[in-house]
Amino acid sequence: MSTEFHWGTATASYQIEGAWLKDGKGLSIWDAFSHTPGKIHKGDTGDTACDHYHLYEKDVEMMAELGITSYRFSIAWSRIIPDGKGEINPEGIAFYNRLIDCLLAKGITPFVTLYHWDLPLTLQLENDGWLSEQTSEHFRRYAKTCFDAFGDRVQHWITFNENWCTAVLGYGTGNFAPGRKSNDEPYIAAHNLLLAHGMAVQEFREGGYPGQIGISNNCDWREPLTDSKEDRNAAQESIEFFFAWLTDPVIFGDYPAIMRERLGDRLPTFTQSQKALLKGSTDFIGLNHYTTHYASRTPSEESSVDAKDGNGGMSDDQQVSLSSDPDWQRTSMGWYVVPWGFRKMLNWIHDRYANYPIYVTENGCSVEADSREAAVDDEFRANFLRGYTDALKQARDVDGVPVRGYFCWSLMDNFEWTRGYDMRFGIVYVDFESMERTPKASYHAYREIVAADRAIS
Ligand code: GBH
Repeated sequence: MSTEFHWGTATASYQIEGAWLKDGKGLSIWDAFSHTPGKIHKGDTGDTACDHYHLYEKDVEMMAELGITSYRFSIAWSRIIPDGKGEINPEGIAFYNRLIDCLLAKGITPFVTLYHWDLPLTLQLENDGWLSEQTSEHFRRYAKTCFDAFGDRVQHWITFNENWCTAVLGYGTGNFAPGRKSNDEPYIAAHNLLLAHGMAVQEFREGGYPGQIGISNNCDWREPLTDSKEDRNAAQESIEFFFAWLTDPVIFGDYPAIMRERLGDRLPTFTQSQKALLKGSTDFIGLNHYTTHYASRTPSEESSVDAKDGNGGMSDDQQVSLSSDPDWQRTSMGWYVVPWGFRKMLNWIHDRYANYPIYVTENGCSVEADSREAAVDDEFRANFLRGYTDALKQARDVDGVPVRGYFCWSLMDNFEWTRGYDMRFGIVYVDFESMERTPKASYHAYREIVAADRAIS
């Protein structure tokens, strides 16, 4: 391979850092949400999480020993600008400087996500968060602050993580912060998130910062349940509602036609200048991929998945019904393990967007375990990673899809949002009492996967 392939692990600020009130950090909507009784399993919060804020050197050391080339992490906006819009907090900048310098000293390339869901709480209280374009303007300034502070050393930027989750789970089902429930707000929130992306990329490009900037969107694969035209259309449209909704605008400058057709005025419209701002506003496509479902136009007998779950409550808009194969293995989140769906997903992206470089910015699984001994013996996860990275290599080497990186979610067990600490996604076990880290079998398996591919590339 001529271009370097990035093999890495991924994390996110709220899920690992802890230190929620340390060194001038402001509150985020996840601080408020997790402290609201009833929102999170067992009342868990990210107050301490993995205490990565204090233990980052140890964590970077584990990555160096893993032999990865790259690490994807996110910056907590409320550490950099505590109220999201006012004073800059030098201690917040200093923390990420320490982390970035430590990574570079070990030869690990940082991939930095600017927004992984932890909006400064003040912007929620004053502007209703992503329902207002004001928030997008504040994001523009926050992004520029990060480019100025870290752009001399960071050359891979991701504006947003999974706007689908922010919009649908944050403003549709209300499962995630800020916890709003609505049929229309997801489309408004997504609109302002996309504009914020466009503004940040404009700052980046006009500022002449070196490197690449892109966005990470999540998408589960949708396989037509039957070969009928209806089911093939259902699967295609379902992916358009899931992925193209948030990716077409940053590449083509507008939403997919099927969404306009179904939603009419419920889907906001971009002005001509906003279209121009968004069109071509990404250097690469980030994909977070976890699972696969069958899609059909009409509910099938064997529907074992509540279509409303997988579609985030948007199944009426999509007119799609989801189901699964009883033979598919499931993770402890209940997500199906279907590596061939990953290969098809990568090909779908390549077909729709032509030659955009693709980074798989997340892929991984949770495995149930009630003791450290059981948790570190995670052959299930090792097999998951072998299966999914094999599928990626098929897409890359056989199908010719320009995949440039793979980041395993996650480096270590962490705060799994509404599921708290019970869902463990790490290749490293974390004891949340002692904060001790123990590599799992999958850590060693992943090291072998990475070493084998780096040897031939
Ligand atoms: C990611 O989101 C997040 O970026 C990360 O922070 C998180 O820790 C990680 O994944 C693990 O959850 O209910 O069967 O229909 C995951 C996005 C969207 C993937 C919904 C699974 C639904 C599966 N998820 N999708 S199902």
